[in-house]
Amino acid sequence: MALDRKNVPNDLSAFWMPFTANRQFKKAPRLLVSADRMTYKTADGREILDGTAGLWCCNAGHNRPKIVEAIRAQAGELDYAPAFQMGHPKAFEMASALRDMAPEGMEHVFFTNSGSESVETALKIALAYHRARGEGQRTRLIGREKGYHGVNFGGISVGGIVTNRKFFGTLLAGVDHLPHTHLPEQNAFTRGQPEHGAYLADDLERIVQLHGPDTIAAVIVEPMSGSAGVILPPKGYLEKLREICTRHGILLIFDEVITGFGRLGASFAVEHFGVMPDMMTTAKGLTNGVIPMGAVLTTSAIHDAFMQGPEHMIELFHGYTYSGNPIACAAGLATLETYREEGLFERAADLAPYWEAALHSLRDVKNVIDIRNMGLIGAVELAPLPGEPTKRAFQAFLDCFEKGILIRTTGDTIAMSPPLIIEKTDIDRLIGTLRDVLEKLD
Ligand code: PXG
Repeated sequence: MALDRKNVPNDLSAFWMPFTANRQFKKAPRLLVSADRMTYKTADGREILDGTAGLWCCNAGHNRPKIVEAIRAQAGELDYAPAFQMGHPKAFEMASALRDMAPEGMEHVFFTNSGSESVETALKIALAYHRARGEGQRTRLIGREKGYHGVNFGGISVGGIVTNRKFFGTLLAGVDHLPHTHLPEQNAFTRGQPEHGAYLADDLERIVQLHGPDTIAAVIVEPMSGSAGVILPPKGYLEKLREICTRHGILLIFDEVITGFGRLGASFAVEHFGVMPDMMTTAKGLTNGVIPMGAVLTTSAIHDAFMQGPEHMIELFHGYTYSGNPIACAAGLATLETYREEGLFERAADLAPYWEAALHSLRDVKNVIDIRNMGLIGAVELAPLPGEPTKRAFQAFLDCFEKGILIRTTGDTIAMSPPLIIEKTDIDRLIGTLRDVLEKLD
């Protein structure tokens, strides 16, 4: 197809791209110029099947009419309203709609603009909550190895991905990490939740006893780690974390930025696993990835602890210029409606067995050392090239893109998380293409 010149920029130098090998990219740019449902189009007119829902966020697929129309209409009606000491109807509607979709007991919603900001917000609420209740000595935060909680300072402090931490100084003080739950020797090629590893939650008890229970504010984990390469919680693990936190008055925060909005075949991981945290962080699928927005959900117990003192006083000294932005709220409302009307979470649950079987059909492929899956999420882990970690998977990503499918890689793991509107024929193409690519790789 002829090159669409208007879509090809003539200078790539100014834009310092996030989490990208800038020099490699700019030598051979991969530019997406339009998208519809399951398909991206590139600047040179090729169609690419979206195997990742953008960056795990376009759960309803692309160019969804209801969302597009809501954004257009909102921009013409109320473009912006001050977020502090003022309000607008859609923010309240959006908070109610999210509460109604969330697990029972999550009663209040604090808006942010990204997953990273949701994490910072939840950590700050945890600290301020204890202080409001006269337990201001609870300042310690506990995360987990391999955890990803965005890229701001709180998030990388509790996070456990080495490269996201080591370049950035000493981070927050008073943070400990639980061990990760990736146990390939025992759990490789498990379908769904692995059997082994619930005992790893006991390390929380050790950390608690080391510092004293009354020094610890919160534990934050992804109920299922996405960025580290789809690491599932072993059976019984989340239940144990919950039990230990409850016993010691520690808040449990589930970071549902990836697992929220149908990814696991339920509205949230909380529903899927049946374990209830005290706070949930969300973003991404909240607006189908179309407009930046995040939200923290809390129980009434947390919210109500702040609602004391003189009524004219601000209760929580925290918020963003764009908290509850009108256009984001309009996009969010239309997104939640789209999920509901099209039954997309149930659809994901229905497709999950087909997805699982397709993924695990790659078990016999060269260099594949593990496959992990749950809901509509999956990972294929490759043996690293000797002395050149990440290179083999990145080559697979490049080759897949050439062959018309979009996957993600993290380390030597290939991760896929397609829009929940995916058809079985798309799954066949995605997995078939990946098989072809992997079989030809060194
Ligand atoms: N928490 C979790 C669990 C996440 O997965 C964030 C927080 C941060 O969200 P923002 O909106 O600030 O990016 C995330 C984001 C990948 C990938 O391919 C994962 C994320 C973002 C981009 C790429 O693994 N997760």
